[in-house]
Amino acid sequence: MPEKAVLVTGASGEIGQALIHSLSNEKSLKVISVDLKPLPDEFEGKSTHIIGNLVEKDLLAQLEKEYSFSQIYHLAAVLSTTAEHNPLLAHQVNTCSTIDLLEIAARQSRVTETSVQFIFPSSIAVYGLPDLKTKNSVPPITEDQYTDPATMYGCSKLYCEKVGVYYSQHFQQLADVIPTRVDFRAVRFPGIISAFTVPSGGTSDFGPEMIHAAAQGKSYDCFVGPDVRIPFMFMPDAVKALLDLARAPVESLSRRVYNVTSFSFSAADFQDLVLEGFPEAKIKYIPDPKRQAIVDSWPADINDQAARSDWNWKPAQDADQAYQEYLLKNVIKRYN
Ligand code: AKB
Repeated sequence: MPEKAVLVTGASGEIGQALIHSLSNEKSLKVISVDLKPLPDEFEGKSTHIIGNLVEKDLLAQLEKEYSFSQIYHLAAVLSTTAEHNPLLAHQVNTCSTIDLLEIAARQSRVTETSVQFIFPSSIAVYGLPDLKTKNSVPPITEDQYTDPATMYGCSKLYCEKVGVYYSQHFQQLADVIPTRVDFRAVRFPGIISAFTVPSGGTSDFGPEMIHAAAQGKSYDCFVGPDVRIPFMFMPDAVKALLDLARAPVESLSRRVYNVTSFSFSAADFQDLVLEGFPEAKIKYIPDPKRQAIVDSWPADINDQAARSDWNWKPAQDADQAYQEYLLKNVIKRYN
C-alpha cells in the first residue's frame, strides 16, 4: 500500500525550507521533500528528503508508486531572471513538471476518491503593465486585470494557473462518470524577503539582496533605479498564506487563484529601511535597464481583497513590526 504523505517540491529553496519548518510541527504528517539540493543539516528528521530532478520521469513514477499524497506543495520553479537566460529549462521545470504532478494528483484523486490538494505558488509575474504611466496611475491590480506577462517565468506561472483550474473544474468533462478531481489552489506572491536565505535567479531580489548585503557590511549595487516599486511580503507571511489557503473550506473559495501581499516598496524605501538598521550601509544604483524593464512591467501594488474575504487572509504582522521583529533581529543574528 502506498504510504499517505504530503509532498513538497523545491524544498531546499527559500519558501520550501520555511514551509517544511512549519509542516514538521504537525507530527501526524509524513512530509516527502524533493529538490536538486540537499536540505541544510538542521532539517534532519523534519522530512524524508529526496535529492532528484522533477524533470526525470523515473523520479515521479517512484514517488507515485510509493506514496499516496493528500497534499502537494509544488514550489519548484526557475525564477524570472534565470528563466530569461534559459527559457526552455524554465518551460521544462515550471510547466512540464507541474503538468506531470497534476496528472499524478488526478490519478490518485480518482483512485482514492479523495481530492489531492495541489497548492501552487504563482506570482505577480503573471501581470504585464503596458507602460510606466499605466503602472503608476492604476489602483492596486485585481486578479483578472493585466494578465499579459512579458517573461517566460510569468507565462509559465499563468499557464500553470489555468491548467490547475482545468484539472480542478473541467478534467474528464466528457467522461460518462466524472472522477473525483484535484483540489487546485494558488496564490500570486509578490517579492518575498527571508531573513535566513538569500534569493537567487529572481528579479524582485533587489530588496532582500540590499538587506543581506548591508547586514554583512558589504556594499550593494542595486540593479534597478530608486523609484522602482513592486509589492513584497516577509517569508513568515508567505508560508502563512500557503497554509491558510490549504486549510480554507473549499466552499469558501470563490476562485482558485488569489493575490496576496503585505506592503509595496520602492528600492529607495528599502534603502531608507536598511540605513535605519545599518547606518554604514553603502548602496549605489547601477540600473540594468533590461532587468528593470521586467520589474517595471510588474504592478506597483496588488489588491488581495478576494483572499481576505474568502479565507480571511491577512499578514501576521504589519510591515514595520515584521521588519523589526522578524527580519532585522534574525538577519543580524545570522551574520553575527
Ligand atoms: C522573481 O523575482 O522571479 C520572483 C517572483 C516575483 O515571483 N521572486
